[in-house]
Amino acid sequence: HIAKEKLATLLMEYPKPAGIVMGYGTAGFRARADTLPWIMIRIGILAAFRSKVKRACVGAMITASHNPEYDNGVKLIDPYGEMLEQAWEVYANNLSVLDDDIHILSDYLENLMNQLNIQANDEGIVAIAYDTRQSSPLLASIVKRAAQAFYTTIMDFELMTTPQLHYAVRCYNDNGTYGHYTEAGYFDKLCTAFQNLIEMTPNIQRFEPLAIDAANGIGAMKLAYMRQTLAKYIHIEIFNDGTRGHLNEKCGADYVKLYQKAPDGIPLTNYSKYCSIDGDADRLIYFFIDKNKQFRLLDGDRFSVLFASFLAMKLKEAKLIDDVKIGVIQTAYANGRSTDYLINKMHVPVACVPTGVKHLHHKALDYDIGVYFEANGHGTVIFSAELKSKIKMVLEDPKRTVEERLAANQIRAFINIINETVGDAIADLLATEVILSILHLNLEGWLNLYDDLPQRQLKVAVRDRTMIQTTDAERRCITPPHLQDCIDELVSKYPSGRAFVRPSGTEDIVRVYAEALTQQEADDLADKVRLVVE
Ligand code: NG1
Ligand code: ZN
Repeated sequence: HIAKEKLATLLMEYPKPAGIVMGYGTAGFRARADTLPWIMIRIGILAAFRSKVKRACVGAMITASHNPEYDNGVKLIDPYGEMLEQAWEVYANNLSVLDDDIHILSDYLENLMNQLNIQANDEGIVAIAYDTRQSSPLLASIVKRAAQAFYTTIMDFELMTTPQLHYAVRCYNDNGTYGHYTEAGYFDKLCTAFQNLIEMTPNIQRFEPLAIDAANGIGAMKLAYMRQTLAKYIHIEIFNDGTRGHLNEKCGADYVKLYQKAPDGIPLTNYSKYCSIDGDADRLIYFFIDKNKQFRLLDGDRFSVLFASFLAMKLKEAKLIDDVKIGVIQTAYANGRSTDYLINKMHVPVACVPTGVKHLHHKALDYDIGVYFEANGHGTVIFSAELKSKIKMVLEDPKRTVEERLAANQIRAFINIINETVGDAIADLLATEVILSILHLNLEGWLNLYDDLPQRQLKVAVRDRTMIQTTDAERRCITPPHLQDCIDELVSKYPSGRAFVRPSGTEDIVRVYAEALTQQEADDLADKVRLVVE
């Protein structure tokens, strides 16, 4: 049975504040850091249970990503490096509702153990990591002690990016077939694949120096490590490395995307290529200043187009394109022109799913090569086992031409650069850089593949955002009645117009999105839709 004494001690040390409610959402539990210690006890226990049920290592990542320094949060990672299975979010929420009474809590836990068919002393292993927030080590230590109270072994990775922990969990459970689970193993896999891809590619273009805005977060120290290893190939300069500015303050991928402007703390004249990552290094955005001194942004949709173009081209060269199903997964926030370009110019199928990476990832599993990105720069590519064995067959087939085998080899190296478990700014950065060089593209050429439709996003405060229910991957409303009719009516007045509203999953607001042929029209349409919603 359960270690009541240890649990009671933790409950006394980190009591639950009266009247607090917290839900496990798309980003796990996330709130002001000082309101979080008590929930870490519950997450530690749940991580231990999950590990015992799956008989595998699970992860607990302490971070609040692009949110301010004073926030923090925690997310659980399942054995294959994916997000916690949705059914378990219910247990997380149940535990969050329960007060500190040791009897009530242990009754609930004993029931849950019966239901899950586990014993407190079954083997369990939990991998923990955290970002650079001041509050992180304490929160991590609580998760650790709670899991240990249930006889669970802890792998403490301390400072890591979110995608590094996803990778580590996957490797540990895959017995090394995906890579070695340490940080050295992670960098070795990515950097070796990057170098191999460069070395095997004839006529590759020289890399232009890249300036990185590291959001004053964990990514800075990890990139610094990689910078050394790759210095022979690419010159990387790291800004907003945490030595001066504050985490995510006027910098980072979220700031740059949201305000459509360059971050503070980075010289805007010296470089032809810039990128921003976020506070836990799972989002990436590129930008540059054009000839007219205009700020130009390359967001998640652009990565989808670039990665899909490269992979489709290599599949063609390897004569594999006809036996492989490649697809791109987007959300309603993807710019209409990117969808249009993918479908009509590239002839790549596009699926649209509700907001949230877990939906994109899940849908991507339907393809041999599933490319997915949210417009905000979070995304990756996943490759089916069949695709990997087809690549291997081409490589081992002496009847294949040199060109076909080179293309297959390039795809194989590319797969090893990508972090298939989750969107990873560092992996996506290496993938982007190498594709640009192979295709002889600069950022302007990449941007010119298609022109975005002007767009506008608004946040609208409403009394009860759950009033709005959506369908068709959040592109249409079903309640309240007539709302969709009104939106349709407005949209019909704007050529190439598109608009939708949906309740945010992470904030108490409704989001309005509109796009049209001119910025004026997009702003106008968004504004009119807002008036209908209010
Ligand atoms: P919500 O608040 O549900 O729109 C936001 C982002 C998502 C995703 C989640 C994070 C937009 C429009 N929405 O979701 O893409 O990143 O936060 O976990 O950017
Ligand atoms: Zn993030």
